[in-house]
Amino acid sequence: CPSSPTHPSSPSEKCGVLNVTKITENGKKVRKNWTSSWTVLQGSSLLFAKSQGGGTSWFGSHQSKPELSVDLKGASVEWAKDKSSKKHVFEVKTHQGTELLMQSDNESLINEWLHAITEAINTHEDM
Ligand code: I3S
Repeated sequence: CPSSPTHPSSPSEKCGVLNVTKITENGKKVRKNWTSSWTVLQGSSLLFAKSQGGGTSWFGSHQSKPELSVDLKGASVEWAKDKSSKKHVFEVKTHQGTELLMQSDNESLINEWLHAITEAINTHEDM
């Protein structure tokens, strides 16, 4: 993965395109807006940028800045079968009260992401 503009010195652990929507922001329910997002896991941060033109880099179609970043310290993640009609959906709940759904039709890819995020949460929980 390329380094992100916000963390140029640290390499990303995982990156790729996933479908993402916020469902809660600061504890308040918000309307779903599924978006194909270039997703980067870097340390305890999960960063999202709009995926364009295949979405293989941060700098691809003038995309230079993440649109959303969440802190995984104190977050939780679990499968969310009943929160969407889509398959392979998991939910990330942050300590700050943001809830996201993340989805891919590719089952092994979504499994990898769930494991990577679980590991990031566990690695950073006491820091
Ligand atoms: O959980 P919901 O409300 O059934 O989610 C669907 C809606 O957000 C829908 O948009 P509208 O707010 O215009 O009805 C979306 O297009 C759907 O994708 C959402 O459901 P899924 O099952 O795809 O998460």
